[in-house]
Amino acid sequence: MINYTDKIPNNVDLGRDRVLQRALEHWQPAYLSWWYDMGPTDSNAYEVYLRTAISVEPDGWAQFDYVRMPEYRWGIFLQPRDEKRQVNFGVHKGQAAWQDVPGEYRSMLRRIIVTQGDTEPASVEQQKMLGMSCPSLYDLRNIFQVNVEEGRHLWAMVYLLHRYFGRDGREEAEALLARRSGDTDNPRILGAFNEPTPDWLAFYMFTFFTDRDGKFQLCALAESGFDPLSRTCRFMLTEEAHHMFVGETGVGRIIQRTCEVMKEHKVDDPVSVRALGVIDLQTIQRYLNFHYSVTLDLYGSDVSSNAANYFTTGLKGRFRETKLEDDHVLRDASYPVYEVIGNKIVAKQVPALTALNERLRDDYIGEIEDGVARWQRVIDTAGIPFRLTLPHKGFHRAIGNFAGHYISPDGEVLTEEAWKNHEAQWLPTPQDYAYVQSLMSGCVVEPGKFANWIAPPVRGINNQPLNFQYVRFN
Ligand code: BYC
Repeated sequence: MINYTDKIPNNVDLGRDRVLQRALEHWQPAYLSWWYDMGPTDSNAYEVYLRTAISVEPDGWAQFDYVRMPEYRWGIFLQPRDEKRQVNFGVHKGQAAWQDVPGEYRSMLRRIIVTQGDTEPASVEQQKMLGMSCPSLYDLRNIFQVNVEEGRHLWAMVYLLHRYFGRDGREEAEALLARRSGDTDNPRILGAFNEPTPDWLAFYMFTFFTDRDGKFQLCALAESGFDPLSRTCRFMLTEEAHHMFVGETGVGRIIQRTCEVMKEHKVDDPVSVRALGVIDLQTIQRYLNFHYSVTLDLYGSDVSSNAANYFTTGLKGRFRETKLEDDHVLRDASYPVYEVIGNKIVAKQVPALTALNERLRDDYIGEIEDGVARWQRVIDTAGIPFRLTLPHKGFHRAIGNFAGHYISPDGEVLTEEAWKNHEAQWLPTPQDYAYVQSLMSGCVVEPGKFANWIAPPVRGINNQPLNFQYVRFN
């Protein structure tokens, strides 16, 4: 169970280590001041029907109640330790999992934890303004739930930094509160976390596509030989699942509403669809193209010596590492990556160790394809002849082998000029953003009401009805 009487709720027996406890209690007000500054705008007095972790056991860790977000009990929760756990891959395979940081891997590990930690506050910053234009109380509550949990994920990484990395760890923890998404002088570390999330369609796309990168990266880190990182990530993953649910159902409900209106009014061209106050499927496809491609970049270069080192040293594994049937060392294995040669995309076998970013990206793409197929079913069920497609993985890439090339969504290698001529068909235009935002100019706050551009969900939160007061404004 988690001890909620402590100033910092935790299940790591924080009270036993006074120095660590004091260091974290010192960081806590800085965190809160960041929340007041960069958390959801004007929301501090709202009472939100939030889920809070009460135990890390799989059954019944969640408790629902009204909470003012600055009073949310952010804390430190690790999955229980398995005494028999081993390092399951790389050159240390078979050793007992490390309870302390191996000295020679300290800086590599710190860098992974900092990169992971940096994404969490970044996403809260990106979503800061969205509460001002919510489509319903249900959706408002969901974005706030996502935001407080991202805040908790930051706590998770900050705990590791403070507990295992001494002074540099404390400095990194402060820097995590100093960088800002999109800031020119002190931006967040990874590209996608500096992109704006200007509207709710972008938010749902982000939680579907980018939070799922979170899932795959956390799964790879949950395999880590450094046991505290593994145990932290395992608990974070239980929270991540809800974020992806919010994204998938959010986009699905927007598609559903558009299809209903198209059918009811027998229209299919985007201008007529927009005239009815819903988001045309072509715009949804362009948003999809954008969020998918910037998220693919988050996996890093196709061929990466960093990724090889992370694996060989036992710090970061593959997706479901222990379920894979091979030597878990990858001494002789190879893996295909793609390169642009002339005007062709060609496959090339490279040592599998160096292609681990690409492999994780491919695992991710498989899951994305399933989700997009579920959205397609909504369109098919409505009998509308429109196909949502995932663009080629080389489309609109800024990191890796495709960076600097102009690849069409179909995977054709184009000249810069030819690509730019089509850009407005493939990626959201300023007009698209302006239109989507014009639909979201105010908040829908009457219980049970939903904005015209989105269908209600199938069910409420925690078996509550759809017209439940998910947020109380004070
Ligand atoms: N943008 O060998 P390379 C989440 C840098 S999301 C900017 O290709 P590596 C969440 C790279 O740092 C999950 N820079 O990459 C979701 C390196 O820099 P240096 C977050 C980039 O190291 C939603 C250089 O390029 N967790 O949790 O193999 C809401 C060449 O590096 C980018 C993690 O990412 C980029 N996209 O792999 C909330 C896990 N990509 O050395 C939360 C931890 C690469 O030249 N991170 N670079 O200065 C990692 O495992 C690795 O850092 C990466 C990159 C997979 C990200």
